Amino acid sequence: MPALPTFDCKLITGVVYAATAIGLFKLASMTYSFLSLITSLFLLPPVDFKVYGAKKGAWAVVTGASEGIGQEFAKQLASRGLNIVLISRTQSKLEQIATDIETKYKVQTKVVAADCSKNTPELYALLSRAIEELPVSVLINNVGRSHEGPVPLVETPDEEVENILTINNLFLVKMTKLCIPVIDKAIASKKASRGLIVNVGSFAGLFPTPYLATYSGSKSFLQNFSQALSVELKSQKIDVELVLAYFVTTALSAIRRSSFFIPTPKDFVAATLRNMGRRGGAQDRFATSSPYPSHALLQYVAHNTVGVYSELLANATFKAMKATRAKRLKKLQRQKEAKAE
Ligand SMILES: NC(=O)c1ccc[n+]([C@@H]2O[C@H](COP(=O)([O-])OP(=O)(O)OC[C@H]3O[C@@H](n4cnc5c(N)ncnc54)[C@H](OP(=O)(O)O)[C@@H]3O)[C@@H](O)[C@H]2O)c1
Ligand SMILES: *[C@@H]1O[C@H](CO)[C@@H](O)[C@H](O)[C@H]1NC(C)=O
Ligand SMILES: CC(=O)N[C@H]1CO[C@H](CO)[C@@H](O)[C@@H]1O
Repeated sequence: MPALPTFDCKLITGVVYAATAIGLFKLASMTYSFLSLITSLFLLPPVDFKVYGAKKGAWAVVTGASEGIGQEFAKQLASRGLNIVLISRTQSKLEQIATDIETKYKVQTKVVAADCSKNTPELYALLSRAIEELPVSVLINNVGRSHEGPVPLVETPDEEVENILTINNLFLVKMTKLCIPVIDKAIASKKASRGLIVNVGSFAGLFPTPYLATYSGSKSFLQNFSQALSVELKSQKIDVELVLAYFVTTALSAIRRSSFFIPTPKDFVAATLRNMGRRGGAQDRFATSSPYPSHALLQYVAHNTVGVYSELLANATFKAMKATRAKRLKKLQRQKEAKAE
């Protein structure tokens, strides 16, 4: 039997060693990031909002504050001792929540009824007037719009596409721009030692989501916008954080029952504030947090296996979206028939 040429043996041994080394390195880095995930979400004490001016008379601005995740941000920041500016379209809902907050948490509130989908100078003038004299140290860019349901791009109404991009991107950028000098002033006047800008992102920006393509793209915009801005504002003592959520039980997701992977807004925001500034499940990206434990696990596993931006995952998401769309169309058809009777 002819012996294998020695150089082949050396080559094979070399490849095996290299593969083992890469494997061990990968294993070690995965173990390290998993331990960091656990530490950041469970072992470290809750973040203290004193640095952001809690109980020192500083204010937090929350957009989309009348429902869902935004309403919880308003309440839970108030419970930490921040005064709150609440923004959404509906004055009556805002006033109700503001009254509840003032009674329960003994902080001040201000409400601004405004439609964030109207990209007009009047809108930004109104918002600017409302906040410029307040020591604002925290901005929660929460307002967001998604599609009415999963839909192919060509069938998406223009109004829907424009609203999603205006609210989720253009408004968020301009609102942020407007708030930075106000936050600077609050820090200069010692109402807070640091400022905080939170952008509410979504797993739709992490996994390309067919049939919600415009929403998916609008949320992935926030990834690099938030990271770039976080570096830009570091020396100004303003922290910028993209917060990633998978499903949460709100009107936007149209999911009513909470489960292991789908928290209520209350539980989601509690985890978010507790872990503010810590990466959680977003170990692979700075200025980003995936703060809810089961979401963090999902992201960690996706990142370390198929990859969050992979075609495989996009294919799987497409299948789920097709099923959701079919169910929704059937339901709409039934409603139409019921009306006709
Ligand atoms: N729910 C989820 O599963 C999920 C998952 C990932 C990310 N997110 C993100 O979380 C954020 C909050 O979503 P949510 O689920 O809490 O939504 P939601 O329950 O539908 O609440 C949306 C809030 O925004 C306000 N709003 C809507 N359109 C507005 C407009 N044109 N101008 C001003 N205010 C407006 C609404 O109040 P009015 O009707 O009074 O204006 C309401 O207070 C969004 O950025 C969303 O993309 C949600
Ligand atoms: C995704 O689906 C398409 C069409 O069904 C297929 O051609 C492609 O190979 C799939 N990709 C992966 C990575 O599964
Ligand atoms: C275009 C681009 O630079 N995208 C980056 C945005 O941020 C994510 C997460 O940190 C990167 O993976 C992308 O490459």
